Amino acid sequence: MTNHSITFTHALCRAPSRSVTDGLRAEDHGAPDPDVFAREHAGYVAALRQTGAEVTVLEAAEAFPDSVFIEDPALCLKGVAIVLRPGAPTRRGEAAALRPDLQRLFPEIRDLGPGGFVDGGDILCSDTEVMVGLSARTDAQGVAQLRPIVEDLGYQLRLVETPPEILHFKTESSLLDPETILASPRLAATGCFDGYRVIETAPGEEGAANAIRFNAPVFLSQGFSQSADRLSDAGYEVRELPTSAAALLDGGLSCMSLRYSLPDR
Ligand code: CIR
Repeated sequence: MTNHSITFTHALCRAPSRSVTDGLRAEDHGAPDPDVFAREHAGYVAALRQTGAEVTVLEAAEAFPDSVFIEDPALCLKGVAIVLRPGAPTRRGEAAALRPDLQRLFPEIRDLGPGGFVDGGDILCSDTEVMVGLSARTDAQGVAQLRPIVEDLGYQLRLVETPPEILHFKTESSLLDPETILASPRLAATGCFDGYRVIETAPGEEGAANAIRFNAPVFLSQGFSQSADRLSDAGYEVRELPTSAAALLDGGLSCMSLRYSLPDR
């Protein structure tokens, strides 16, 4: 299996709750409008489906304002769902809430051993490597629990640092193809992507880096035209999507889905 870090048969999303207005944010620029969030989310789901993938959308979970960011409580690799432990206290219950759905959808589930925290937003996977950024949400104890699971699945784990001013490692990085990463200049400057080709986002467009390569297209948040041009010039098929509501909660395109492939059943 090659290119399994960019080609997917499936995605799992969760509809935004009305309680999304209470979602976490580092700086308050106003609460997102739940109707705008729902509209942008529906556009996102439709765009993923247009690539040919089967997309499951779970019911909104009102008890968890940030649960639309479904990438954080789990990691999907080679048909296995790994249940993570989100670092933010208000998000800890999201993993248990999601587990039954993962059990229904995946042939195999694994759980982290006890201790520590890992958010999916801090994990960037290529075909061979799982890069994990230590952050305010992901700690060394959590990574120690994750390491044997990903190594058992045939990946190497690369431990890196998420700079303190960045929420999650993937807030400012994404995989464009198995050898190429899109990243903000400040994250790339840490040297964490040694061995990969790096395309940097344009000045002032750090938010463009929370992109996803999902089958043929690279999905990019709207409003980052210079970075979009850089990707088009490099030969990528770029599709821009509105993410104004998610951005108010420090979220972007990668946070709103778990992307995975299942063998034919
Ligand atoms: C949080 O602070 O947890 C949410 N408001 C945003 C989560 C974004 N998720 C991600 O980058 N994977």
